[in-house]
Amino acid sequence: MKGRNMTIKILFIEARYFDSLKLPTDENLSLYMLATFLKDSMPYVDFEFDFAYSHNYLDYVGRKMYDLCGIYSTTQSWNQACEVAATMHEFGVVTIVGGPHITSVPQSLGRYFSAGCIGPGEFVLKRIVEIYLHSKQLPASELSQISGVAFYDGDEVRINKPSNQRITIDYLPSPYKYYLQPNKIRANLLSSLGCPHNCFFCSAKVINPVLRLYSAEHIVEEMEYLYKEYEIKNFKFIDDNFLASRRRLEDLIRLLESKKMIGNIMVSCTSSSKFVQNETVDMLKLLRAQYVAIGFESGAESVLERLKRGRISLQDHERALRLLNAKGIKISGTFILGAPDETIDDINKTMRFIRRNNIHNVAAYLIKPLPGTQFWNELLLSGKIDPKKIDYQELALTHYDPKWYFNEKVPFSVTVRYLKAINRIGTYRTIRYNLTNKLLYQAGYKQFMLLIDDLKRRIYPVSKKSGIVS
Ligand code: B12
Ligand code: SF4
Repeated sequence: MKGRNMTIKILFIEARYFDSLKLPTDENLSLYMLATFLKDSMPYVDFEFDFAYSHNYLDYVGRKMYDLCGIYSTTQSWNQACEVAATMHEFGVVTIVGGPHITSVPQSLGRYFSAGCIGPGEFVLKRIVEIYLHSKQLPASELSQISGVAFYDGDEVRINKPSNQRITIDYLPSPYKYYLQPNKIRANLLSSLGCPHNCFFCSAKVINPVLRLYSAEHIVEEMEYLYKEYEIKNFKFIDDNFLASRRRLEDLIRLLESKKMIGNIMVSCTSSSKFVQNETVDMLKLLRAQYVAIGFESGAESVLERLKRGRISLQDHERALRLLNAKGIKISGTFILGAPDETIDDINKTMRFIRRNNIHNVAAYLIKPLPGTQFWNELLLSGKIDPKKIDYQELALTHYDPKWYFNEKVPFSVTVRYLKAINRIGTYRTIRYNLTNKLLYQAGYKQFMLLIDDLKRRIYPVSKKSGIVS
């Protein structure tokens, strides 16, 4: 019909494995970004989007007939993603999956998925919507033309490599533009995709082979929007290395100064210790940084050498701690135990490192071979894992299982004992630094409010509401 837009209903679902439900539920920005990209780039389509999780999506499916379903899944939540796809298949809904897992292991695409998206999803999903609008299904002949797609051709999974055209990521829209209401206290933002390092155990390079930075202009535009529209003053950068580019940080400060936002906002971020230098810490102080999250991983140089592949040393860690502590910026540190070749002596070095340093939040995890990492590839080559027989949720970092322990120098039970000991230190420090701060703050705040109340009563002895003299 001429002049009338086509309508399409899409249900976006974030697959969450059981343990991750206990984590603070930060929203998944990617699904909101994808929805915004579709709306902006296909103005001739009327989109109806809903956003759900793998534990509540049936409430949505019961209420509405969807055309498409888009699932985000990490490796750990892959079982949940497959269960959702099977149910959607029964409802006759075309289901596409994207995110870290399918990007790392596209050959694991299950039968109930109509397609898997390897890497960035914006252009892939747009093309899929176009095909669907045209034929109400996703034929293999059409999917075979799209870069970055995995799909079934008969009984076989075919994998089209992602296109390597993308240079800038400034075209990616803000997740807050239409669909995501920012949390009033703090907004999560992305300043980059990828990481310049390539650690032994980490999926960063598998998921984003090159580091791509948002421009300072793009970031400030998003911050200014949230600051003006929602009065948000606290920004948390959730990407891996906010400090990776010193020049970009300088530009960011300059632009924020020109908008008169410096001094009125605060940030927190993640960075490798390598980028925590004199200049970057000075700039963090200007941004009123609340805390910097650092993956220290180990306090033993030889283990660091293997895990960080010689790119980040104990010296980097010590410098980062000294500089951040000197400026009063809190540090959140994570550690990994159980790396192959790690000895009891190494673990004790890590314990001493944690004990002697002022790290305000501490957490330790058991190393797990995430698909596509160097750790994974070594185990695959030596025949220690068989990708066809993996229960992916066992790769959750908090799941302690001897089946997934590949260190022959320290017994599994001993490593677990140390993990628990470090996490106990973590709990103690959280109470000491954060809870006491919060209580003191709240006590101070209460005191202050009582004082104001008292003053009010002296000035206005009659309560306007009740008319009773207080
Ligand atoms: C912020 C973050 C978190 C936050 C918030 C997670 C969330 N709900 O978004 C919290 C702290 C809660 C978290 C938790 C965990 N996380 Co996390 N997290 C990240 C981080 C740093 C950023 C995620 C992000 O926003 N990326 C930016 C967006 C734009 O990129 P994207 O998500 O890849 O999306 C693009 C494409 O993948 C694709 N796409 C994505 N979904 C879809 C869907 C469709 C239909 C299509 C077509 C395309 C598509 O298009 C998107 C846009 O281009 C990433 C690292 C990273 N740089 O990605 C790790 C990362 C995703 N996390 C990881 C892990 C391991 C976890 C945990 C399992 C940790 C644990 N405790 O054991 C949990 C699991 C949570 C879960 N859902 O199951 C790993 C996943 C590895 C893997 N192979 O799966 C990553 C990659 C870190 C790493 N380097 O190893 N995480
Ligand atoms: S520095 Fe952090 S994000 Fe980068 S590869 Fe290493 S562990 Fe992953």
